[in-house]
Amino acid sequence: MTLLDALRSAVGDAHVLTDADLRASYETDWTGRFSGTALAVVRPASTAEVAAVVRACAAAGQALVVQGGNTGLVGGSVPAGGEVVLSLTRLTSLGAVDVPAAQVTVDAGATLASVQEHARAAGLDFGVDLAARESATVGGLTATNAGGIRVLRYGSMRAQVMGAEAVLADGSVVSRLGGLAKDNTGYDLVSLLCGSEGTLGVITRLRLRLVPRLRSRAVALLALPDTAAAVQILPELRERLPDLSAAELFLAPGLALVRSYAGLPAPFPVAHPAYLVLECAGRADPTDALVEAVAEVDGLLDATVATDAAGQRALWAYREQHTEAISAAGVPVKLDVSVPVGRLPELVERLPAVIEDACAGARPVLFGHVNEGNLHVNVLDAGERAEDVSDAVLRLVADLGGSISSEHGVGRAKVPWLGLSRSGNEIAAMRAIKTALDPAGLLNPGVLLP
Ligand code: FAD
Ligand code: 2HG
Ligand code: ZN
Repeated sequence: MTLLDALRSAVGDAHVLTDADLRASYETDWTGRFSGTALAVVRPASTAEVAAVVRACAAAGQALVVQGGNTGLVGGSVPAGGEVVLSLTRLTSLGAVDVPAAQVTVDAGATLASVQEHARAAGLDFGVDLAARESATVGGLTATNAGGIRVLRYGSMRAQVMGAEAVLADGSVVSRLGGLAKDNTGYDLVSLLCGSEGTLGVITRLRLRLVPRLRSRAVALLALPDTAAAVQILPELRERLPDLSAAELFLAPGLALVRSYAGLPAPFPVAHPAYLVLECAGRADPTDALVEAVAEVDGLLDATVATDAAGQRALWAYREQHTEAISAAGVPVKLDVSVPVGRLPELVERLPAVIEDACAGARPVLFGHVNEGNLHVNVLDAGERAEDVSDAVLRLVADLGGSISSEHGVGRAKVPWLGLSRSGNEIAAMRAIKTALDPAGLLNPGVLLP
């Protein structure tokens, strides 16, 4: 039996895509920067089918690339050339919400939006949110340890994952879905899968922590003189606003790009250098507390607060439309870095000159999650100098004591720079783990590890 025959017998003929047209959308990443030809795209519908696919590939020595919603921004979900793409998007079941435990077991291919809706229908909510919610899967979110706009309140994806089931590189299944709040019985394999970027196992199901559903929301947009002002006022806002759920930064060039892309009106009568979106969510209406806190903050240039859902969506759009607006303007150099939060203003200040030095005329668009010192550095018009721009930015970040990947992961995009954030001994330890679990290197070769 050939490998393709074995794959067809594992998942059915209709779910092994070999035709170039059918494979195409699985072969290019969301940014358009990374693409490669797949031997085939295989679409299993259960853990048993995933295991059968992995076993067939292992027997043939065939490399695999694991793919969820393909919204990743570092090229980790698409083939480099010749791999089988293992798509999880048919694994979409949602188990009954366990209200007493505030947990739910779901398939890894379920989208973030479907899990959010499912939790909300049971009077609870899910702690991670991000703009790719309609396509990103919970398996992908776990594999990248995704962050998003509510990390300030609930932490990253790792903090939501209570258990997981995964198929390892030899096709064996490990399952830890009991959802025990306390369980100290050795190495935490579930946590190891968080942020493993498809290199250690194929996540097939997840036991997720849920959070209270907070129906009352208030959103404010603050205009500020610079990033330093945003960093300076945040501790006071956190202190005064126990319901604070998000604090998101963007700057004048990003706002101009978003407005022209989405046709949005100006938020204020005049343009300002920097903007901060704040969201509070609570059981009681947080509007008064937010208005009072904003009124007492020093150094604001302007501010507006939205209490109704439409007004809140309108304010969020300025921040959430950045990624799409940037991609509509070209294929960007997409970097996602973090520095100690006190050094964020210095990073924002120094970046334009560093980028201009690496590539004259390149256009930086900077925005991010200010509470975590996480800056999204997108650079348009870098052309042939993309690698030079990445190198210059990531070296500056390392000099400031930061990380070359704050939330998107390493993928294929950041592999050459992993040594700026991880020591040789750490990389050796990671490689030892990889080799122990996937000795033939069949899962996502070329992703994460040099
Ligand atoms: P994919 O893109 O398919 O895969 C991503 C990685 O995970 C790959 O390495 C892949 O091999 C691996 N993988 C996927 N599924 C599995 C699985 N079941 N088992 C093992 N490995 C798997 N990210 C943030 O962190 N914060 C944000 O705020 C944010 N906002 C975004 C906004 C937009 C508009 C877009 C397009 C992306 C955004 N992202 C953000 C990035 C992206 O949505 C996340 O990285 C997300 O976690 C990817 O999920 P996915 O299902 O699309 O995974
Ligand atoms: C966000 O915070 C995402 O909106 C995407 O992490 C960032 O497009 C980007 O660079
Ligand atoms: Zn982000």
